[in-house]
Amino acid sequence: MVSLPILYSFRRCPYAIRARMAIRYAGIQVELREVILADKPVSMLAASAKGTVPVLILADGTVIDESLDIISWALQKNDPEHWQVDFDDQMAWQLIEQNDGSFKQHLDQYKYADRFPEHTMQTYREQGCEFLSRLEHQLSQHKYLLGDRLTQVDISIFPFVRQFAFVDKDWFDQSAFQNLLKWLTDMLALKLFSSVMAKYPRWQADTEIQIL
Ligand SMILES: N[C@@H](CCC(=O)N[C@@H](CS)C(=O)NCC(=O)O)C(=O)O
Repeated sequence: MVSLPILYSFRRCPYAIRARMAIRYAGIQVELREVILADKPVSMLAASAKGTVPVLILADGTVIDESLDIISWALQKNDPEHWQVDFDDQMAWQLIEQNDGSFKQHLDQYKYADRFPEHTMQTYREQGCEFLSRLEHQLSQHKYLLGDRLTQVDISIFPFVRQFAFVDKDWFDQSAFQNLLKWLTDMLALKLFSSVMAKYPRWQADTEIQIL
């Protein structure tokens, strides 16, 4: 029996969502191991001591434990709709960097504002809006973030915008970010997205194999 790559994942984690989307899009089968973040499997920590998901372990033992690297790996294998972008393109890289950097920080502070009492929830939301404005500007010019077709940049950023929007969806829906709302709505409607959001039982050494 050919052993599949193993993906340690957590359903709601935005990093894991983007990795699962890329793997599924590329048509690569992996064994999905759903973890509980508060009680990570020893085998996952043995492969990647930093203890974050997603972690992908290839059949030859190679470990890829950064979601952006998992996306690149998947797209190098198969990229039927040309999602790959040239990261010499400043905009592509800057958007992802800002998303994973300051925006992710503001998102966490907005979402869990009670844990960050230095400022109000509204302040954290306003800080996050700086990035949303940038996305809105891009999307006022074309349907997707870099142009008229979807790329890995859309996939990489979407799960984070989704989280931000759903902290207070009524606010987001009536905000000035109407192109962003349309983009988010389109992304949420992708079959690819719903297909990677299926619920899997927690993985344990004796559980049945689950395939993504
Ligand atoms: N830079 C990493 C970040 C991954 C990450 O931070 N994942 C979170 C879950 S969304 C995590 O595993 N946190 C560890 C924990 O909560 O114990 C990547 O892109 O893969």
